[in-house]
Amino acid sequence: MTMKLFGFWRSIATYRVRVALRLKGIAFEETSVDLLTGEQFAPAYAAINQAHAVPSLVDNDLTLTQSLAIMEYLEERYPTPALLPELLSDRAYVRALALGTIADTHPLLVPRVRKQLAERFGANAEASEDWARHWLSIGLVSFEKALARRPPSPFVMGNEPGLADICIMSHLVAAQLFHAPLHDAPHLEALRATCSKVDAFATSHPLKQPGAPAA
Ligand SMILES: N[C@@H](CCC(=O)N[C@@H](CS)C(=O)NCC(=O)O)C(=O)O
Repeated sequence: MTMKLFGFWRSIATYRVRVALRLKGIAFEETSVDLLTGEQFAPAYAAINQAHAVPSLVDNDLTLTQSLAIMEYLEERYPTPALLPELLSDRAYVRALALGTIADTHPLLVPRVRKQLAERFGANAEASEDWARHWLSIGLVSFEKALARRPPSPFVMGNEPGLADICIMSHLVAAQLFHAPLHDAPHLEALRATCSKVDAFATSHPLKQPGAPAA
């Protein structure tokens, strides 16, 4: 049966899984869970994802959550083309880059956190966006330093795009959505240009999804 992805146009975690599915050539159907109207809390969706978050991926009788866990599942189930490198040390490097955004930055930006900022601390929309930009900028600086030390050629691990490219691109896409500027980041600029030419990345961009505002 075709895999079913529950996501939302603006969700950068969903973007990561979309790209991974497309890089591996796996057919899927996406169902939108509108995070802006609170559909993530509807009982029907809570039965799929008890954390009230997207993405969730349903593969026959298996329901998966968490973008990193989903991408690792896809990697193990469909090893070719590989998203992780062969060398153990390289895999640790790639996972560290992935967690740089999935674990360190992204959790600070999600709607439930910004809702708390507004409700408990009175942050208005501008303050909340500024908060997101702050954390995204710190992540951008850190990624640029990592890539300067080990320049992509043209992708992070060589000739083919993989998990590190997906995760760094998700950070760059979030920076775009929150208008966090790229300052003095030639390696990130180059990686973005390279990945943007790949169909799996281009077609998965939040602003290309049904429901997204016209560019
Ligand atoms: N670590 C999770 C993050 C999941 C997550 O929080 N997704 C966001 C959208 S990108 C969400 O559904 N947020 C709902 C909310 O904050 O209410 C992953 O990578 O899948």
